[in-house]
Amino acid sequence: MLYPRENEVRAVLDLSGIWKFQLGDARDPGEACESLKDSEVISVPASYNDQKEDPAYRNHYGWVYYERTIAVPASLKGQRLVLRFDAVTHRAKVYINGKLAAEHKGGFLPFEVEITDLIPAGTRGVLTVAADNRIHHGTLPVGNEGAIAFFGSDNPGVPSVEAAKLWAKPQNIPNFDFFNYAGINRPVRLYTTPEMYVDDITLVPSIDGADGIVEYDISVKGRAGEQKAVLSEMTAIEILDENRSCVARGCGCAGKLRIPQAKLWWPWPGIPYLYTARISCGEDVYEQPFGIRTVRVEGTKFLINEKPFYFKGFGKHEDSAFHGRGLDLCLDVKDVNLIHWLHANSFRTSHYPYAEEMYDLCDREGIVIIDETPAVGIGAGEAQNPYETFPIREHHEQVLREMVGRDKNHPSVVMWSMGNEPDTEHFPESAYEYWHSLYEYTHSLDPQNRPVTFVCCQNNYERDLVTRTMDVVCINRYYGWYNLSGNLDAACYAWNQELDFWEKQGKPVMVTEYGADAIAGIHETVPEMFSEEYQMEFYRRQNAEFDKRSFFIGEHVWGFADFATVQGCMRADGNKKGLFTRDRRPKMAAHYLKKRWNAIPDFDYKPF
Ligand code: GCB
Repeated sequence: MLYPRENEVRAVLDLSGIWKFQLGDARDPGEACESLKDSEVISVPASYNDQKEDPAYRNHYGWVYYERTIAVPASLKGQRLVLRFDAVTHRAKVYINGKLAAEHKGGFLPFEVEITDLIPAGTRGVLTVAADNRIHHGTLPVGNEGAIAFFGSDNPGVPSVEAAKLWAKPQNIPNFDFFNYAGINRPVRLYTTPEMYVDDITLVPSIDGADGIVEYDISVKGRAGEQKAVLSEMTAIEILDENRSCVARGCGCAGKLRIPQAKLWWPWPGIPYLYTARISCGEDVYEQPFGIRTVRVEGTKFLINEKPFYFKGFGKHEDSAFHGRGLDLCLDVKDVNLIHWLHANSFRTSHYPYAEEMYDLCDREGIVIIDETPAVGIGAGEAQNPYETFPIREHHEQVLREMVGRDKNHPSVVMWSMGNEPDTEHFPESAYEYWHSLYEYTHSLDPQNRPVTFVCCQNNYERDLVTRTMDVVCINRYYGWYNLSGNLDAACYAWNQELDFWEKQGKPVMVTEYGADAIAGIHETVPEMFSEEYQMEFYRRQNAEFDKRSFFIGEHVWGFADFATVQGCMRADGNKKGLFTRDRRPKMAAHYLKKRWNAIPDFDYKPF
């Protein structure tokens, strides 16, 4: 799906602002929805949870309602009008003048609805959005069903499950470690296109000597009954360089163009050169930025533009005070600058696809992305086979389709992560069947055929059958934290045992998470857990082991900054494994990694 970009033909009206808001309950609003009566105020886009000093907001379970009026200027007559929602978490129903106009499942990817006839140009209409934050075994990320999961024990005084059922309120129980922020988390926009319009663009770059090649495939839509061939005849493409000079042109909906002496897209501090594909189709125009770069895996190497790349970076979150998971462009720019400050070159969009503006920034700034779906928490312990009992496959495929469809043209995206830390150990054959077929499916979706992986949790890696079959082995390990706690000698020993195993698999391996909580300001002369010194020492010791292994292609620490989680005895005001605090102040480990990463080149780090 194309990002809404304004130009000389298309208008984009941003509907961000203060909307009306009302908490609902678990009842589905159905086909029709009354206008909000006792409404409160809410800022859009942002999660609703932290916008009011009320536990009912923070801990809400079920639907909420947003509403505003849309006035469509008469000057837009004759244009197609489309309402686009960048992300409504986790499920959305959209009503125009009280009638259901669109629905979408999945809280991190866009959807849209044409409203040309619903709110014609020159009129006003009421837009109501219902958003459901409930998570369960049929959603991604996964929640644990049952509001009373925490009850029941032999201890006198602790209510039994049966007793708790009589009074416990339903609540979300995430099977993941980030706060379940919800609502209209990203912008809502009204955009226009002519009646005949560019619907989608797929660009596949390659390199031929000094030239760049770009294969293009353009989907155009017109009035019902219009012949494909006629539409194709009206379609043209120009490739513009950064000075907007045309360097190649073609016509028709599909073809191949040569860009002589092309400038490639390189990760920072190389030059992330961007070209623009300018598509015209009848009256419509759309401009899609893209880069010329290649990505592939060969043996134990991850090649960008045919050179072995070393990943330096982290897993992140979209998370900040007040906004929750809401889009905050200022924070995104700050984070990109902090990534440069650290001499990092990459991050994973743990644990869901991020707002599109962040990918645009990374394209421009030369930051490499591993793009991850929200498939977190597929696992239910030893007793239950999640692949037989979770009704999730169809939705997982939908999410993969939508993510690859949305992000396929970004040069910054170099690998797809199908999900994070599923159970692959207790039911290894079922896990293999599930994840390996999705791996093939993801490859089939991506016109650029980027490497595909999923991120494996701390497990019995000898039993796990899936991880070793991915294009890149991505492992999350907490040696020295959740296990072998506080013992870095033992952690290094365990790493070496494990790396001996991976060496035999002949695949590139990277660590996608390793880390220790550090509460900013806690210092020790002898590094102990939770101190800044321990966090720094944790990295220093473990990195020294990674440096000895040539097949080890990257280190992503967990995580970039502290972030909010559900409250619990393992979390002191959220997860504190950040290199930065939640308000982006560096801990000691950030200074240590800045120095280390400055000394590690992006390419050819492991010549041996
Ligand atoms: C993990 C998860 C991540 C958690 C992290 C932790 O393995 O992938 O979501 O936040 O561990 O700190 O426990």
